Amino acid sequence: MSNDLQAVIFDVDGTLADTELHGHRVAFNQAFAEAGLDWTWSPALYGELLKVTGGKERIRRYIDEYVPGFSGPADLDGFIAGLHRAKNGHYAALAAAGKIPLRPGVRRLLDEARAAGLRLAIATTTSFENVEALLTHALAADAMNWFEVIAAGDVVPAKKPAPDIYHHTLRELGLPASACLALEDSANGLRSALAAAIPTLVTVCDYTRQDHFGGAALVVDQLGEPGQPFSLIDGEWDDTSAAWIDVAALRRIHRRAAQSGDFRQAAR
Ligand code: XBP
Ligand code: MG
Repeated sequence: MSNDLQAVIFDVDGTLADTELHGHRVAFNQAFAEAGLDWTWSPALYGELLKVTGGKERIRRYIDEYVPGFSGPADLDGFIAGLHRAKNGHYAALAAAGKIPLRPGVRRLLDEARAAGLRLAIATTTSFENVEALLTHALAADAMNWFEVIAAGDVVPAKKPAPDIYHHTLRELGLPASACLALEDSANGLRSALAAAIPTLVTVCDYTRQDHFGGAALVVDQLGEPGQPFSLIDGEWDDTSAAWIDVAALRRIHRRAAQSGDFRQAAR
């Protein structure tokens, strides 16, 4: 088994940017209002609904749990798909307006990883269009080309926490799980990566701080930047003077996780 890190696979929502609170949630509410629905997803309610991955699946769960006796149209699937499409339109507008900035350290680490020749990929529950809206506005006009593989949304039948999206990404990269490191922000994302046997670094966000991250290679609050150091939340970290996660740190985190094998046990 190769222990050398060859590719980094990024989750999007919550990992590259805090997309949920100020992006998807706001856009869902705009779509609901536009459709004449009196549904409002508060920040707290949205935190509950995030247990369900996938926007369409989330709307369905909301209807099932919070709108008893909802007498929607006969074609409920079509109705949900329409709402979701409208939501994505609003999401793209929010991204274009610069309302969804990248998280600290993301641009820096991507620049460093590209300079170091690491291969980059994305494995996300959200759609390709949403990834494009976010990356081209928050990162760079050509940012979609920075990633060799962009595995998104409905390209696989089962969303995270199922491993399908990571299996798909590994197949496209042509790499074994042991040559990759995943970056995730949530328990669902971590479970998905671990179930594909990929060592995983977790950067929590406000919605996921209380999640359970057993099996993670390391859990930190953010990637860190010069002048904005990260804090260790869980896991062994030998360089207490390091203020941010750089490529050398990624390699060390990956090597240690691959050697310890804890992540494979957690995946079982
Ligand atoms: C993200 C999600 C997504 C987004 C919305 O999970 O669960 O559903 O909230 O995206 P992860 P869509 O970060 O683990 O990939 O509305 O496009 O599904
Ligand atoms: Mg996420």
